[in-house]
Amino acid sequence: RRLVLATRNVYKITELRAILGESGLDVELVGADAYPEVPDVKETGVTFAENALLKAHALARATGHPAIADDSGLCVDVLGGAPGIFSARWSGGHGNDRANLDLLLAQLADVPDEHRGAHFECAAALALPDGTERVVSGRLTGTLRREPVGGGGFGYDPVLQPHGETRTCAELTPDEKNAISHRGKAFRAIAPIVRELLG
Ligand code: ITT
Ligand code: NA
Repeated sequence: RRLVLATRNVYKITELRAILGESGLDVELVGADAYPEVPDVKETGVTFAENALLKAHALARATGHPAIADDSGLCVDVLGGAPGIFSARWSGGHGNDRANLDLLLAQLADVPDEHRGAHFECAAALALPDGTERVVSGRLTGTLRREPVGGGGFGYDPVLQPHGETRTCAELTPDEKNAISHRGKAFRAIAPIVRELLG
């Protein structure tokens, strides 16, 4: 049976394939790119969970297959949780990771090390064509570096150093990142729910 990944972010697709693959789901994971006729959803929610559900429902309804979606972002303590749900468009247009990261570092230039706490958050949503829905979330806490370090991952990975780590997320191997990440936690938590509902 088919489970559609309601995302067009290739980095998320790669991470989700690894995380859900290891959780032993007996499903065929198909990226949203297999359905180019389905329009992108407007993320009008005010929480990660609302936006993840919007994306999952839209794809489940349009394709007739169960769909899972990820809405995620970086929440910075001294910015009151921003960029949060605006992480992908913090510097203007959607999805310019480097510009978003540069703007964030500029905004935090005067913030001392002891006040550079932040976390990644991920909401994992499952929607069935009949409207059934589930959503769970995961979090990775850490501190923000002053300069980007590392070539792995995507988005804000080069600046977030997880608690207990000396490396940034962009210096971790893909398996190391998935083992501790917001996305790993959220999708490992939703995997048994998918298994139960798709039985
Ligand atoms: P879809 O909506 O198609 O899934 P998107 O890239 O637009 O793809 P989001 O709206 O959820 O996804 O935006 C997530 C942003 O949050 C992303 O652009 C990154 O900047 C940041 N982000 C999310 N997860 C991250 C991670 O694991 N590492 C670094 N940055 C991350
Ligand atoms: Na979003």
